[in-house]
Amino acid sequence: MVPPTMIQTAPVSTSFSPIVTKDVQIKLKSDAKNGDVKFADWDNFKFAPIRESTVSRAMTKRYFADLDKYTESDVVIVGAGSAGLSAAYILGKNRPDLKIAIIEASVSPGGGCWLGGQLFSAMVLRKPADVFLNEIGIEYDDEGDYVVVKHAALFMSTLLSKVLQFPNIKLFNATAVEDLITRRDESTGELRIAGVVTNWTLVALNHDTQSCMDPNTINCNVVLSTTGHDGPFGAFSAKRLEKLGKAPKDITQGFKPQAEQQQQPSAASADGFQLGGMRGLDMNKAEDAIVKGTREVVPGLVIAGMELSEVDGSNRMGPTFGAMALSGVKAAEAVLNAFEV
Ligand code: 48N
Repeated sequence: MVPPTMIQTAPVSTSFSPIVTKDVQIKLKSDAKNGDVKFADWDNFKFAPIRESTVSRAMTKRYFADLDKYTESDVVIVGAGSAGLSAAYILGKNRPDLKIAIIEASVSPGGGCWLGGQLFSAMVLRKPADVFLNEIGIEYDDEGDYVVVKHAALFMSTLLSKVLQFPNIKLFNATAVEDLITRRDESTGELRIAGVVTNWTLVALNHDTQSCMDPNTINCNVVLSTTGHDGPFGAFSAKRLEKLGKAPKDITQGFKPQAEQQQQPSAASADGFQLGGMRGLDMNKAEDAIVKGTREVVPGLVIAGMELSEVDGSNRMGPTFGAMALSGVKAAEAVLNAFEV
């Protein structure tokens, strides 16, 4: 076993065959036909040589540099679904100076937005959400009061590619938020959210199989939670709030769904914070309620997208995504207004 200090940092010389001819021309377009299509001289093709440890170092030094950089973030977005990524896009566009970490439990970001509804491909957005599609440059069929993107994956892959290109945004996928970091103002009793507690998702899902597998942390100024309404961690922060000590009484301030939508909140927890619980499907009520209700629910914590339906007891909207995009826009506004300079 080579003691750590002796691990060679310089690249180890390799006894590979002579330097490969890296000048094998690879074309990506050909006008040839009838069996004459040929993009390269594959018989002489060979990649440049590499050592496995070089690949490992290329990945790990970047990942751990990012972990170090984003352990103090300005904004943390929990959940890379349509609402969280729409908010990330608006934040990245408006505030290139802010460090924004997106924590996504799945290996594949995108949440429920890779398909329209019941696994159909096309995706419906009611106007005026077409303004967001125009912004990120996605074509759609204009059907009057609504538009249709030919495949939800076209929307999600385009949005993802735009968000990931912002130099001040880092996506940590396959990583779950397991808890919230809280600060309590001892004089006012006000609870402020000051960051998130994270762990590899596979660890978070296996806490019952091992002794304590402690988490990591990210401190930040504002958390935006967009963890959706289903899945292994659905409505994560909303449910966590129900368990936190002494949620502030003003937690019920802000938009409340129309009176008839209000349902008796779930049994009040000891500290008085009550979840509304998502209600039955009503597209017209749901989409307005989610966009209008997107807000800072607890100081330092903005909730948007379908997770908000669990907080406010608003309806679900089913297979229409305009509210997700515009809730993300409103969430970016709420995050910037909640930002404590
Ligand atoms: O797509 P979702 O689930 O959430 P939203 O709110 O962005 O979009 C919801 C939308 O897809 C609908 O549900 C549609 C409109 N249907 C409505 C209806 O009536 O049925 O994305 C949430 C993301 C997912 O990718 C999860 O993996 C992730 O959040 N997530 C987490 N990531 C990190 N840590 C967690 N604790 C966590 N919990 C969920």
